[in-house]
Amino acid sequence: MLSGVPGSPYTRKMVALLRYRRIAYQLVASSSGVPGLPMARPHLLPTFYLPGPDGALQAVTDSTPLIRRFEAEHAGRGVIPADPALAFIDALLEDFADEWLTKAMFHYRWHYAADIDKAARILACYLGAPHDDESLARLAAAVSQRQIPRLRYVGSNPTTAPVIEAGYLRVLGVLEEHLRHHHFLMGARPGSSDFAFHGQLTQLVQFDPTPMALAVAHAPRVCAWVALTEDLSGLEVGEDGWFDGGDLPASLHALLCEVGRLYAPVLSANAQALADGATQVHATVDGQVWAQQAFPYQGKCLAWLRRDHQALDAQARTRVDRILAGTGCESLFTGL
Ligand SMILES: N[C@@H](CCC(=O)N[C@@H](CS)C(=O)NCC(=O)O)C(=O)O
Repeated sequence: MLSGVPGSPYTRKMVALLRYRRIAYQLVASSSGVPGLPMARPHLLPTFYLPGPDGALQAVTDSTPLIRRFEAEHAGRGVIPADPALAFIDALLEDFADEWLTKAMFHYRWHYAADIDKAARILACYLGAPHDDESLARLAAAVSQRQIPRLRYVGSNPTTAPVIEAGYLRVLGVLEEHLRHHHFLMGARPGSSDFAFHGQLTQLVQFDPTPMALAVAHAPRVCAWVALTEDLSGLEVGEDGWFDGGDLPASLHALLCEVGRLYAPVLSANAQALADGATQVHATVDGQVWAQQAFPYQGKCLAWLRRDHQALDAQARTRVDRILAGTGCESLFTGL
């Protein structure tokens, strides 16, 4: 069982994953957990309720480790590529979607008036009981008043807005090019990164009017892919559906270049700020100034990626380093 709402990109990531993996689930539409079951601390969407060591249900969050847990607990239709080098690239792209693309998602939702208006009114309707117009208007105001100040957590501010928006358009362009030739980021079958992109893009290309209009104008294949990836329960996949890690398409290299351009400098500067005990992160992203408050969770993301890079055997690590060479991502894993 899990609880979450359609406006939560990570809920959409996980529901699409469960459907593809044919793992039976019950989704409770709620942003405040399930009555009678424990609350997650911190409370995040989605929250899964899974048996702990004593068999009692525990509240568990964080989609990335949950995907790995389900991989160990449910056989077949896995989303972690068999080749460890490709699995590492998949994890890096998953992290980029979860942690960078969400900046674009949250920025567009709470920056422009048309997007704020739509999100406030519709997200308010997700909050349970039916409401009359007056209480819905009150709730909508409360939702936007809660969310708009949280733009600072993702680093959306007047300095970074142009970088986020230019980055979103380029990422759309690269995905569109990839989908000219391929079904998924990881080949003929989806990897964990496909579900991470899907989750964020359900909001960007299907809900919030400003980024949706950009996607409709520039990336029709991406729009269709997001809709199709919602329910892949009927897709039959073969063991050999993954890309050859030694021969990745140019479009995947281009996507990794966006990770290196947009995300790697923020991850490095954030880790440095955390190590220095600084509250502010300053970086240069895409040749422009980036300033945001330090984010401890992304410090952990980088530590996990570095741990996974270290854990690769020498041969796989050499192949990963060859793939990342020239993308800007290699700086995250060198000189440690
Ligand atoms: N790293 C987590 C992130 C989950 C997350 O940030 N969820 C958002 C909603 S999409 C959330 O719950 N934010 C706190 C809130 O809304 O109170 C994951 O991958 O599941």
